[in-house]
Amino acid sequence: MSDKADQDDFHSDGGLLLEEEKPKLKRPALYKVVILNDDYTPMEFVVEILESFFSMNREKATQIMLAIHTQGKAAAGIYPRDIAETKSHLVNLYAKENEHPLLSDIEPAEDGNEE
Ligand code: TYC
Repeated sequence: MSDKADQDDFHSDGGLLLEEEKPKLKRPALYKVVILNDDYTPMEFVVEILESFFSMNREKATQIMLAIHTQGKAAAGIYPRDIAETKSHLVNLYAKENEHPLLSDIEPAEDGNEE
């Protein structure tokens, strides 16, 4: 087998002219799960949500709960859209099941790692 034949085989694409594929591994858009303040949900319940749904330790959960309480809302975590939607939905469902008015929602995160 000649070198030329090898080369021809190597470059053969069965007649289709294939474009070079761009490496297109875009990072997924990120969304914050935002927890909203209300006047009725017990602080302890919010802390427990932050611990169980967002894997925070007690200290961090208390800090975020107080940020929500004093500022009206705060981000509990940042995730790709489908995970953020699911977490927000599960939090709202859990609050409802426990007859608390607590609500969460998702918001697009700023470009970059955090705002
Ligand atoms: N504001 C509530 C209270 O005083 C506490 C609270 C904190 C409620 C955070 C909701 O997401 C929340 N009991």
